[in-house]
Amino acid sequence: VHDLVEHVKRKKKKGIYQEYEEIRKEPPAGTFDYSKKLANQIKNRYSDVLCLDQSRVRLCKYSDEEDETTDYINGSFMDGYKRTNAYIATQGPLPKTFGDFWHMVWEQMVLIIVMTTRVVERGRVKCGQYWPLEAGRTEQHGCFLVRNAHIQVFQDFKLTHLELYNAESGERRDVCHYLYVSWPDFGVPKCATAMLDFREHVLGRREAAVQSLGSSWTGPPGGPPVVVHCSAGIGRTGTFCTLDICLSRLEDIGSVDIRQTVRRMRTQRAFSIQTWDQYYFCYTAVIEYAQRNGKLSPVQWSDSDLETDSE
Ligand code: PTR
Ligand code: PTR
Repeated sequence: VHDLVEHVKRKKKKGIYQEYEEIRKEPPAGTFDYSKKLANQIKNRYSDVLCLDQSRVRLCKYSDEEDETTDYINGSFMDGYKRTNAYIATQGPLPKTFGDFWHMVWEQMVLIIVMTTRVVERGRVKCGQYWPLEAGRTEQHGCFLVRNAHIQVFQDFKLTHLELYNAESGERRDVCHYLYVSWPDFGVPKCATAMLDFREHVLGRREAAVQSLGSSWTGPPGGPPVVVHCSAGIGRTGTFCTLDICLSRLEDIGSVDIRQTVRRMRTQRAFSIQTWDQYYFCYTAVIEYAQRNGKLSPVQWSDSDLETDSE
């Protein structure tokens, strides 16, 4: 079986490469007007990674102010598998947007944050330290107090239990912060095992968090969005979400469609999945998942996948 999978991988590699190149050539699916406004430019970590107007997350607290640019944050709603707004894909917060970030978390009732970059990589700052690093510490961001209640350390990730206090309303909420530490600075993990375990853990927590909300949640079924971010919020974030969507679909109906998943994701968060390695990783991770879960029948790749394979 293993040889067979290796064979499939080699044979398809070229087709997958072409498939990704085609996706990359497609023009963005909308405008970036809000990201480009003068007052908002300083809120973007990278001047070339902007968010589409159609799917951007608006900060409600500012919505009745006259200046409509103030409701801006570089974050986009993205659908999941059979779930509207399952994720908010966003950039690694900048010191000047920490307050906005926590506002977004509060307003969207986010209970799970998934971070797939480290704060510093190869001597370069990839993301601001927007939550208190040490257990027991509390920091203030805008009108929010963020307290690090405790930290659980796993081999490839850290789970920090945060308490978020809204000083304006006096309410309190628990938020889980996942920090995945094993994604190599450049490129992709060698095998998907650690990433698949990580996803399982996040899913378990999400389930528990949604249950805890009970009837107080009135949004789409499935609960509030999970915030996913890396540095720019497109490369590793897009890869993680693509994998999550594809595996949910595989579990549900036994097939995956990586190409359509990424194309659709790009209409909500432009430039999702940044490199061909990341795209290819989605394929190998799906195969690994199927093998490990003892799926006897081969993965059904949808028609739209791999049709460019010419071998
Ligand atoms: N885009 C960079 C360049 O054009 O040089 C290369 C680059 C790619 C930098 C990915 C960072 C990247 O992401 P990260 O290190 O956050 O994974
Ligand atoms: N201008 C940046 C660059 O090209 O280096 C944009 C960028 C940075 C794009 C990081 C992607 C990056 O990766 P990720 O989305 O995984 O943080």
